[in-house]
Amino acid sequence: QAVERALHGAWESGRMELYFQPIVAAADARVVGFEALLRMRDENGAPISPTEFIPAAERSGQIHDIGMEALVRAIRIATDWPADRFVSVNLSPAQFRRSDLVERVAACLESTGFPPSRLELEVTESLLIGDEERVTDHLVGLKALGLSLALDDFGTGYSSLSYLFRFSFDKLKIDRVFLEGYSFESPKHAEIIEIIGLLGRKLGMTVVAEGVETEAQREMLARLDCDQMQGFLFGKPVSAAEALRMMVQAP
Ligand code: G
Ligand code: G
Ligand code: MN
Ligand code: NA
Repeated sequence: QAVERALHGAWESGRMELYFQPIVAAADARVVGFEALLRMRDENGAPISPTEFIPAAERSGQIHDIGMEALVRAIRIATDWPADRFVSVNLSPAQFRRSDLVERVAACLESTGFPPSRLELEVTESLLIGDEERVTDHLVGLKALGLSLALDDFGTGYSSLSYLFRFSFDKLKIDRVFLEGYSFESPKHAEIIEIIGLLGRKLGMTVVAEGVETEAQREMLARLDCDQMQGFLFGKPVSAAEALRMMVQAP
């Protein structure tokens, strides 16, 4: 209840804003794009975690407007970036329940003139549970707009791998649980990540490792040949101004 109330007017009052976490090329650690991540504070200025306010917004239906506002704002911010950097925006499974999702995303691209090739949308694999026809239709419709689709948090859902038959994603983001607790003494992590990476590549997807925090993890991933990496080792989510500064300093 309190969270739902805090969501009202959160953008307008500046209590809701987007942060940006760098995604780097595995080969040379160059920043190739950023993932936009929502941040919110309550009326007293105290931070509320997205793991709290996103489920609340999903329950109340506010997620549709919040999600579209996040998309428009992320695109406007990315308009100021060098043309070879992408922006990645998360879509909630709840947003797929509305029949006008694709139209709204299309309108957003149209009104901003942003090249769809620089936009990536992330969805979690739980989206595909139940295999609703509408979900696949939306995915096909989004793809037809010319943007990229990323399968987020890969490996953590309860869905089976069979959903990979149903839709071709452009990118696979290996969930950070597979890196947690990695050390040279635990080859199991590397073996699981290697197999997921091979699977993604076989299916023509760009493979991204999430949650890279240590040099040891980075070295292991470099040997495994993943395409991109994301995690605190390369950068935490930062403000739009800070993200722009990163790109200007290291073009
Ligand atoms: O940024 P952080 O790790 O705290 O995010 C926690 C969760 O909230 C993650 O699962 C992330 O995907 C989700 N999240 C962050 N920003 C957005 C957003 O704009 N839309 C949706 N649907 N989820 C988001
Ligand atoms: O579910 P999704 O992958 O969108 O979640 C992104 C979330 O992961 C963000 O909230 C971000 O803060 C968090 N995150 C990003 N990199 C790292 C990392 O290296 N370690 C940890 N623990 N969390 C991370
Ligand atoms: Mn994500
Ligand atoms: Na993820």
